[in-house]
Amino acid sequence: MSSLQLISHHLCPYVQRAAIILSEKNIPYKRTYIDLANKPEWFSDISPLGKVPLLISDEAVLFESQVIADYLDEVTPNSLYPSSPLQKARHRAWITFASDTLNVIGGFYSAPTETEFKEKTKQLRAKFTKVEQEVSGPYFDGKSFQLIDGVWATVFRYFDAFDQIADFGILTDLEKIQSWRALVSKRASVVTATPNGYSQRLTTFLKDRNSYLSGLMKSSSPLN
Ligand SMILES: N[C@@H](CCC(=O)N[C@@H](CS)C(=O)NCC(=O)O)C(=O)O
Repeated sequence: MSSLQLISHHLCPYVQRAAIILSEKNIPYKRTYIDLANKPEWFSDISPLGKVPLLISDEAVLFESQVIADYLDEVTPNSLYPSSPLQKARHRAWITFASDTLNVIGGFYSAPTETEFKEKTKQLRAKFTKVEQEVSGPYFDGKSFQLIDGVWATVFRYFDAFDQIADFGILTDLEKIQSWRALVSKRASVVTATPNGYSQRLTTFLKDRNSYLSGLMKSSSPLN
């Protein structure tokens, strides 16, 4: 494989998705961070959607994290999908559900009012309740770590920050999810998918949203 560069942002869960598979497959690459609030011109020139991640090789520029992940899975041995086409399709379906859950998480931390915040909390609870029924344990689909586990790890990571603020009851009593979350959070590829200082950056990002959640963070912080 030619030399690879992953165009990244410090907090982006979709960048983490690509970084996890690069690490699982032991593929060397260089990470380049950009400021999404002030996108460099070279990035806008090569990014059709204006979004990270991009995977740049000598041959092509790939965009969309799941396209990147699937490509890397296809060109390397030991696929991180099940071999049955039906089960593979099922994994892909629940990966799409993870991306949709990330959108609702964005709505949760950005909700301007208590009413909208509560509505997003309810939507998240409903989503995780559905996923709970699909998890076989200890991983999503049995005893081995697959691509889908890395994707959901990037969703669960937000709860490390949310749990510091309050218990919003989103994952309460969802026991399979709780143990799956704990297991994937220790995986080396998941741990190294975020840069140094990630937790502090995420806390600052959440606090600066000017949202209902930011208000809760400020009122509960001794240094507000
Ligand atoms: N569907 C895309 C989503 C990527 C995405 O939303 N990236 C965000 C950062 S996490 C981004 O680059 N946003 C910049 C923008 O929309 O201007 C993927 O899976 O790669």
